[in-house]
Amino acid sequence: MSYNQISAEEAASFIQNGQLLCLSGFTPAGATKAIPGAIARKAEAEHAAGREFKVQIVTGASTGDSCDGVLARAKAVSRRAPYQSNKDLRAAANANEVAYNDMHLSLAPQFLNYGFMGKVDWAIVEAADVSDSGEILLSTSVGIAPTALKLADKIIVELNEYHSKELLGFHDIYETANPPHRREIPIYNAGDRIGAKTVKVDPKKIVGIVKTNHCDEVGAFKESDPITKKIGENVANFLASEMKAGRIPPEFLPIQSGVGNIANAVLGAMGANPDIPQFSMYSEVLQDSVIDLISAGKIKYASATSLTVTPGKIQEVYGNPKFFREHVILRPQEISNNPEVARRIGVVSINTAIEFDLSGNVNSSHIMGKNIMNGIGGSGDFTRAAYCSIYTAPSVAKGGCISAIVPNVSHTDHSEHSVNVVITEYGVADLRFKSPLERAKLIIDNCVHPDYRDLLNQFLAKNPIGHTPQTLAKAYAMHEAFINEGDMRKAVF
Ligand code: 0RQ
Repeated sequence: MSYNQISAEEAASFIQNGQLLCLSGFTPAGATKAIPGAIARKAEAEHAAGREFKVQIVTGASTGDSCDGVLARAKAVSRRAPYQSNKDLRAAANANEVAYNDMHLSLAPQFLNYGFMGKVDWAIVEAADVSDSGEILLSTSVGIAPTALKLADKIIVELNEYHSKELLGFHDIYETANPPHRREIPIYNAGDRIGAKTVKVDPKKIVGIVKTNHCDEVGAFKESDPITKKIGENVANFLASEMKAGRIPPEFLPIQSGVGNIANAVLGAMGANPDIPQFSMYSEVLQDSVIDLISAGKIKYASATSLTVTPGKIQEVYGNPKFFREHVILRPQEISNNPEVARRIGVVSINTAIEFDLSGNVNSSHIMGKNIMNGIGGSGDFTRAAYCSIYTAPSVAKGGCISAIVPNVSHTDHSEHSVNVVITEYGVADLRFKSPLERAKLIIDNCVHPDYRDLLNQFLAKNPIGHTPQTLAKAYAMHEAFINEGDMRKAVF
């Protein structure tokens, strides 16, 4: 190989205060694992010497602790987009020490392309292979990497020998042109391939290669508890009944499913439901459950931008690449999450809410209206464009002191106009074609925890006149009761 092999420390030595770094990674999958640590150490040394050193970081989505965690702890980040899920970075964002821009994930590459985020100084990407002619075989995620590699002045590659070169053929790299030259994206089925297997760059832009050998930092899932299991079953039964009613065609529709334990339980329940036929995923993240369902023949095609699976599961994939290559397609996030494609192919979206309100507005990102949890992620890309958009949540949090269903959400990510169905462990509220009052009643009857039903009915009864049930003075009474007295049940309407 004709590139300079450098250490992570040498790579970090090139990075200057204030620069904009685009890093690979969408979740810990495919995230850079060595260079961010070296940049963090450089930041600490610079700070100790009394010099400023912070960089702006744009990635596909969240990354692993060896990226977001180490950089946040070293106070090395000035600005961060489009998503995070790391506890130290979250704390820094909530303390306003990091300017965090929580974005729709499909828009991150587009914002870079349009110049909305400024000049890209560096693309630092993890790869499974690099050819002398500049063909980069990405690893377990695509994310923003193709856009970053195109726009950056200079490139550093983390060549991670843990990843199999058999990943060649999993990726489908396709980039859109900027308006007014953009055309339709020619995807008509979740399994369609429209692009290249690798990202081609000018080899002269590659400043160096850092060799690594690390698995992705994807943690194991908690076993489904009775509540997540019940939510999963409610979703699966709802989808099966939609098919029975003729509202989902017999060949089924592609599914988008968020991340986390509920998403895993939903897919598990869909897999176990005999009334749901083989289906495809048009999603952003593929978790362990998807690999199991592909192996079982329940999932035909799984399209996403990241293969966020545990080390054991990725070895299963690497052990049978021919089989999985036929079923898994890894796309840039602009394509995996593209609303044009989602609307065309009829994606059924399933995401998790932190809270939702009696109108069906959803908060996915903030706690008590103030503190960011993770971010909106790709949920909005799919929700607004979905054939049918579903939100799930356990009916209560923090031992029952918080109801997930409130009179008004404390922060709005997805409006009532985009949210079709909400589901808790208690049941399903199908909000389609319903008035605000009808929605509120359905949500209380079908989704709310019994401890909160009377309370929310009292809110509803308080001011019944008007198109939307609302009493502004009491809109946040439940939130205030939690903040002041530690329990939403103490709210008085
Ligand atoms: O807090 O960890 O302190 O116990 O929120 O809640 O129930 O463990 O659920 O891990 O699935 O996360 C919405 C955050 C759910 C996630 C969210 C507290 C609760 C707990 C986490 P603790 P759970 P999950 C694909 C699509 C937005 C992005 C998205 C998310 C913690 O799913 O970030 O969908 N989604 N992207 O106790 C106060 C409430 C609460 C609450 C829960 N009402 N008030 N705290 N919690 N409800 C992903 C990508 O785009 C990459």
